[in-house]
Amino acid sequence: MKKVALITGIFGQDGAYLAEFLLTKNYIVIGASKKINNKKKWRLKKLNIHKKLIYEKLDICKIEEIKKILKKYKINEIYNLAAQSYVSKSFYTPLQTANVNALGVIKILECIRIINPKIKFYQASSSEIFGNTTNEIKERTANFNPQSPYAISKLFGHNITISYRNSYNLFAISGILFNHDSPLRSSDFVTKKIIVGLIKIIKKKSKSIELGNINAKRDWGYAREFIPKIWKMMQQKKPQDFVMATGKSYSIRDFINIATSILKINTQWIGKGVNEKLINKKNKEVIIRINKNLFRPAEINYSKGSINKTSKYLRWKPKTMLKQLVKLMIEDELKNYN
Ligand code: GDR
Repeated sequence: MKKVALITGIFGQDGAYLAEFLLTKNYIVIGASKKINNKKKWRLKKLNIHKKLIYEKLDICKIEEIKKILKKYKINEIYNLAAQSYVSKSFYTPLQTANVNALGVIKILECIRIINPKIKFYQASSSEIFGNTTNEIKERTANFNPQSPYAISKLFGHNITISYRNSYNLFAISGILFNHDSPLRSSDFVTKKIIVGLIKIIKKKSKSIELGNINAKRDWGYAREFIPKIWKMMQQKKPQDFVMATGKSYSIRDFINIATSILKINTQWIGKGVNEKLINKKNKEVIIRINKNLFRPAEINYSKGSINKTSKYLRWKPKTMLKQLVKLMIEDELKNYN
């Protein structure tokens, strides 16, 4: 008998890679999203799996809609990837963010508890719940210091998942993922924004990119590599939470320097603070400038994960480090122009 998985947030980066992976494991995959339309299927089309899924319209803020799907299918595993996933946006949409990222989670858990407590549940938790990780790298699921409405809502989702696990004996777990990017990233996130921007400059379709805080550091992994481990977390005997990260941290500035070097743009940083600029040495044109409106009201300046526990239980060792990630994102983006 084939296993049945429900993925909420099917049209996002992780939804697409997870669907791809579960299909290789012979699952029946139900892809759910608030809105279903062809345009939203671009990632699934890129992976050539768009015709292999069952689509269901589902708003996780509406408990009746969740109940309907749980009664319609014999679901074995739910992967809750639906979220308002933009940290910066959460500062101006805090209510919507909390509604989806916090209350949406409890609604799914309630439906599982009432309708079928045997369903396994994965909550897409985020390293944002730790806040700044300083040099003391985080692995144990403690010392939370969320900085944004996004992070606070994700911490609620994280804690309520643990609470349902402990109170009702559900197989409910959180995967605390540090930044994980890929060619399937939306260009609202900084990695893709930089790559798309630099390539547009080379192709003379744009003159410059504006960025916010380029000194913040992130632990960036390759999303496609993280996904099989999410499934592995769900196959453990005992339900528990895991961190996914690479264990290395780089600044946005480092990311830019790696990208310009791969693209063979000879550059130089000049100026300081918000007046800092990246110049193309060949033609002296400014290719990156700082826009103080793109700074967040509260920022995480340092983020780095520890993966000892994950390595031990899930046999996790990151293969794709930042340089390779930038390279593969660039190669994919260049294909759009050839
Ligand atoms: P993040 O990712 O907030 O870490 O959340 P994002 O790529 O948005 O920001 C990373 C860092 O880059 C700085 N930055 C900019 N960011 C954006 N988006 N646009 C800019 O122009 C810009 N300039 C500088 C940011 O200030 C920040 O420091 C991601 C998301 O995937 C979350 O959903 C997930 O939970 C976490 O990673 C782990």
